[in-house]
Amino acid sequence: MILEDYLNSRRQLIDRFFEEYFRSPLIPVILKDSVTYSLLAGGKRIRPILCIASYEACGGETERIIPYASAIEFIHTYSLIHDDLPAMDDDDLRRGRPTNHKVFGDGMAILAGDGLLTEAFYLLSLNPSGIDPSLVLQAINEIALASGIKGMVAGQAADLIYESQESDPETLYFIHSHKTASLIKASIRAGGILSGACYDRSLLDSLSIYGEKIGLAFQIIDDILDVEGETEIIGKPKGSDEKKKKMTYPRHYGLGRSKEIAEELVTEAVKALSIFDEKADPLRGIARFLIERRN
Ligand code: GRG
Repeated sequence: MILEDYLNSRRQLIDRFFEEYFRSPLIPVILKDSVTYSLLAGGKRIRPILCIASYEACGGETERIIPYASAIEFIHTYSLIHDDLPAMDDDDLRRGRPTNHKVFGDGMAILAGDGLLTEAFYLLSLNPSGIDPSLVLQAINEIALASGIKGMVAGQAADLIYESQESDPETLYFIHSHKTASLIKASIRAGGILSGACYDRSLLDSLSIYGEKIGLAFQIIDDILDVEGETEIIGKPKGSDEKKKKMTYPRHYGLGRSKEIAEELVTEAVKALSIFDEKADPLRGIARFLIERRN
């Protein structure tokens, strides 16, 4: 398997789904423009791809999972739009273009985010591929928990509250594991659950460990890219964490140790997949890709 081909093919399936989904004439034009401006602006699609890869690792057929995986990207895109608002991180650049509120105004950006979040759960509950409803309900439950006030929103709140404060390892871990790792882990677990693998607890437990580890590594690499990356490549302003005195791994542990921690996490993540056969090779490859990524 060539990972680049795998990532491209799954990204294409997701992007095709989005184009089809937003053909609906029912959405007011400006709102649709605002939603699709951010959603179709590129992005690595790593959360939906992880959901697809874990579904496939558990024996599922790719096409069936695409709508559910795409709904997770709706949630991620909402979080980026709101994260960039003046009341949050106040950023001007995202995915290499002006942020949503810079183009459509704060009100429309808030609504685009709200709309995407709500639509995600509408789409999941539609159960487009006719998966066993009890599995869909369990996946919705996990995705909601991971995105909400005990998950991503809690991490974002802590990220705001602890800006400019002296960093400590517990708070730093709380922020990263909630703000970022929580939705990444839920994407992976959702793939396993929707495949029916939840009836085999050891498979789902392995996916959970894998998700926790790569989720944390992903945010550590994000912190490192904010220091070492190039604005044109990362698609958002370099150095913004330092400017806002965010609690980050490089600030607390230094760049060298942060890279080691990320590397260790990826090794542990891949080890957690040892009970899976070669169908989990994309998950193994993605773990390495995340650590080597430049954007
Ligand atoms: C509830 C008002 C309100 C706001 C919520 C929860 C939230 C705002 C924001 C989530 C926090 C957040 C944006 C975390 C950062 C996670 C992260 C590393 C984002 C970048 O993800 P990539 O690299 O981006 O996957 P692409 O563009 O590739 O999709």
